[in-house]
Amino acid sequence: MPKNEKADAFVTEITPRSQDFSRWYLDVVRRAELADYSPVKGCMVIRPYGYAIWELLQQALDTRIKAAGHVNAYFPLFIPESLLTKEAEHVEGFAPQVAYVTHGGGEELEERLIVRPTSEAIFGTMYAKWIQSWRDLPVLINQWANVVRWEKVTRPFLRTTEFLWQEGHTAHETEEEAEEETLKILDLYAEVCESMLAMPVIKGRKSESEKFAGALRTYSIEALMGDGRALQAGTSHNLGQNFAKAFDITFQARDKSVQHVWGTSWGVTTRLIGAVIMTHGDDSGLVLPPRVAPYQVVIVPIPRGNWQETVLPKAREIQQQLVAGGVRVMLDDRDSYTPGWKFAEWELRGVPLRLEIGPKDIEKSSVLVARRDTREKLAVPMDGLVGRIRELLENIQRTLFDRAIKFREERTQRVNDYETFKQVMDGRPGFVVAPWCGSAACEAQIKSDTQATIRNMPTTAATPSGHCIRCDHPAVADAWFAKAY
Ligand code: 86X
Repeated sequence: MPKNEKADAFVTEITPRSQDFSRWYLDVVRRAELADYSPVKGCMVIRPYGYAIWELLQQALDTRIKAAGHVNAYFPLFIPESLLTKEAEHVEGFAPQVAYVTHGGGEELEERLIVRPTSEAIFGTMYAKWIQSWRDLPVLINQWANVVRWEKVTRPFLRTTEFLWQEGHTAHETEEEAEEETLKILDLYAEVCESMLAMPVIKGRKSESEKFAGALRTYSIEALMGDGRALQAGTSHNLGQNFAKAFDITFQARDKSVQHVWGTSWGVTTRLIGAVIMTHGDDSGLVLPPRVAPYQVVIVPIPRGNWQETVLPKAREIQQQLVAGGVRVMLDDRDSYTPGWKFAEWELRGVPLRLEIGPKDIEKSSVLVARRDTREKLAVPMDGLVGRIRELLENIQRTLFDRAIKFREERTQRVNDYETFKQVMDGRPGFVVAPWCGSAACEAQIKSDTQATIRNMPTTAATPSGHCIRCDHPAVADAWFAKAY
């Protein structure tokens, strides 16, 4: 079959991960049909297969956000320019990233509009109208939306001009409540990353120079990608009273005094899809954790003899059983492709389990099951198949998480002197945990010497006993350093 031989060769056209990680990433995104470039530079189309991953993730987040007491709403895409400048100090650094609408209805607008880069300004404006008394608090609103930030360098999912996210904006009576909320969401994000994406994350606080200028404190979750670089996977901000003051969000307190509310904001984006690709993918392509796999199982019928009358009905029966058991299944019954081509294709697209079924399997009343994560193949009896498949899916989910934890441990070093720090950062990339004095000058020097930044400082860590890696003054924290995306 010369035609399919050619197709087989095409399927393997992915740059090896070890040769060029970022080419590999782009190849996987394109060949797995997750996304494609659009006519506007920096904008991408999220294709159905990529969007299905987003929907699964969205559902998991949405359920948990609601269970934590929040409600969803939708705020407008356009924001009057004047609203943004109300929080001028926080916006300064972002100004070049803002997209403007200058014309509408064939006329120049009296006031320019911005396309939301984030929605603090419009949430703040509306909260000022809605909140009067302590009885109105807390306000806990989330929205699912698209946002636009003009970016110079873009990469599918990781940094695009327009992206999808959820953004939560809350208002509270006290500072303690706002801090509790900020950390509750950080935990929620970590739980979703670890349980759904099988991606371990480090929870911690950002340094002053890495935090959002409009926040009192910024927290993040950080994950280690397959090339040893860190990726910020979500942020949660305690905004203090900064936005309440900028937008005049006041309430009458229990003691009748008028006070500003305490705010938080937090978000995760479609970047998480990039994170899952770079955490688990290999030289054959995508490897999806079962919980976010659009298809958890692909059934490939082996076309021998009168397979349409024998194999195909059996394959359909198995598909139905699995679907009834809550498994997401793709039956690839296309007769225009060979089984070999289909194996390579679904492997590349990261489907956790492949079921092969041919006349011989039917005779033996079993199916051949291939795992994407370990590449193991096993014969599974038809009897009790659904239960066994569900076990295997859970096992794959756990195996991927364990593997990612192991990788991170291998790539994390605790270091106490600057020479070693520089050597490690010069060598194999990963996390370096080191004591830091808290000064921005040391942080900046370390960055210019090594390209490494403080990703965050775990909130659970014990008070550090050591001395700053760079200046030898007493440390305020053990910081997690890495070269980052
Ligand atoms: C910072 C703050 C915050 C809600 C999140 O990190 C999660 C979800 N918002 C985001 N921030 C900006 O990045 C930003 C960007 C531009 Cl272009 C801008 F004009 C204003 C901004 N304000 C805040």
